[in-house]
Amino acid sequence: MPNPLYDALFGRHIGQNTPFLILPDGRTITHDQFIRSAARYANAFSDKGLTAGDRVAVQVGKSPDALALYAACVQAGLVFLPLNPGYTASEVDYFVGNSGARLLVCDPADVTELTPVAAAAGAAVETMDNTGRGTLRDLAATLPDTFDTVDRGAEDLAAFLYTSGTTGRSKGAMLSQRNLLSNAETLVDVWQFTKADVLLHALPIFHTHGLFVATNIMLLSGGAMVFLPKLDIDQLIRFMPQATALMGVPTFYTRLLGSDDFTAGLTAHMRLFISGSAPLLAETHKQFEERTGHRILERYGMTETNMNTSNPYDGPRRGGTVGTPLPGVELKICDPDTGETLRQGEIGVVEVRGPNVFQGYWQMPEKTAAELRADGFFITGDLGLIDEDGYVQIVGRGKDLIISGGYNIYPKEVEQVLDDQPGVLESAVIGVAHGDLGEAPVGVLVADGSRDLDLEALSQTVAQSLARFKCPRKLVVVDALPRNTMGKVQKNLLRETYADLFKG
Ligand code: MCA
Ligand code: AMP
Repeated sequence: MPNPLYDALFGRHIGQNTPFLILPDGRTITHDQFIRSAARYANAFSDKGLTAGDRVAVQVGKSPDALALYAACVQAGLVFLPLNPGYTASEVDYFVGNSGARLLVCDPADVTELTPVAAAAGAAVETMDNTGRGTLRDLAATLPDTFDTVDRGAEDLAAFLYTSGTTGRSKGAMLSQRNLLSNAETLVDVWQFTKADVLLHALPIFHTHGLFVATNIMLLSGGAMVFLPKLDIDQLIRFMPQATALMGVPTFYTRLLGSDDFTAGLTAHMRLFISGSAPLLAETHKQFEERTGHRILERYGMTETNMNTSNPYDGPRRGGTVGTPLPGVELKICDPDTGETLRQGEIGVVEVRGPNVFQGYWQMPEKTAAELRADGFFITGDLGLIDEDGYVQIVGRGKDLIISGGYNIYPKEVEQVLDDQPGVLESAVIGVAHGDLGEAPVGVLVADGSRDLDLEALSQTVAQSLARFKCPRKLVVVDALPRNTMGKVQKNLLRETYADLFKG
């Protein structure tokens, strides 16, 4: 039966004993082994009563089995909903409830805390640890390693990825089979990936970058991945001789440059270094070329759109730019107030349209309508311009967003938690330049005078409700927040005041 995403990424590898995942312990998982393992999980989902269109929330560590759950969902026609293992129970509560997930797969260490969370939302629970062991694998092991692929169309949903908003809670971006497949096909083509490629994969697999950009491309091209649990510079250097390409957020590149073992000789055979998810400093681009002779290829994307633009594979790769729109993607720069298209060189909001653009936010028609125009253009909230050579430059963000080491932090969400703490009158959370993470969150607090603020205790309390990466790296107390005549907090002034907080 047809299932375009399954057929293109997974089904075509049945019977192929070619390497797919090369693991740090020296083991290799072939394409065929991976597809068979995924089919067992698809049988397990079916055994649990899940049917086409049901959501499966997965909050587990990175492992080949975790990746097989993605393949299993596609094969069984289920909507894959990956979650950062760093999310707290209250964050998971929201995602499971909002998505109406029928199943939550979590780490065995979290099962006691998450069982009531899942039960409240009517979801079943299965476990998987970061080696793949758990109740789900125990069940899958008793089931066949083939599965009758569920019929799906290109417009059917394949995944939900949650992305926060400047107001309110996270929104589930609905991604169809066509969204994912069209983007993967384009990227394989423009970045010239083939089955001869070996990608160094050290990104998490619960976001667009590590899951769709990296993994879908390698599945489509038939190449292999050195599958590392997380970024570890020594391991990256150790495995580089086996690889042909690396994809990472800018922190990958600044950390590599920080190692004396990262040399031109080590990279001489490498075909491609790709960066995205956050701005790569032109300075990093330059230093990387000076050290290795390679020009990093920077591209630009979003959860809602997958990839929109890329620097060229052949042709000038310009530091400080994100290249030109990908084939099939239309991009324009618009006046934020009127939506009118601006002229070349003028700064405005980036809008994009194409087969990559998502289907809307799950059960949030108003939010969808506010960001996705009726004519199909998506309002990204990024500020940019198109230069005289047609290259796009992202110059800022119209949305109040901090990107720390490639993870998005929406200040509003952190401010709400800080404001709820006893002794806090109000707060403003800002992104401050950070040598390693690009930006890091800082909380500026105003006390209500009812008590002395114990910043250490406050940090610990905040960490109970928010994933660690969202927690302010520093808290400072001020008498009052700067406000304009309209009463709006002037975050630009706060950013200037604390610009050097992480320097030195
Ligand atoms: C970990 N921590 C962080 C971050 N990562 N804090 C702030 N920002 C971060 N990015 C915290 C942990 O909670 C922990 O806190 C402490 O730092 C050390 O954790 P560890 O895991 O050792 O950190 P790390 O290994 O040094 O990780 C940094 C990292 C990682 C390598 C930059 O965050 C990473 O792989 N980022 C990639 C994110 C990504 O894939 N983004 C793509 C989104 P504590 O000690 O307090 O417990 S997709 C996207 O944006 C679009 C579509 C696109 O264009 O790609
Ligand atoms: P997310 O929705 O988590 O996937 O984050 C998407 C956001 O990351 C975009 O809206 C941009 O603000 C930012 N982003 C991604 N790639 C780049 C890049 N190459 N340069 C600057 N910002 C980027």
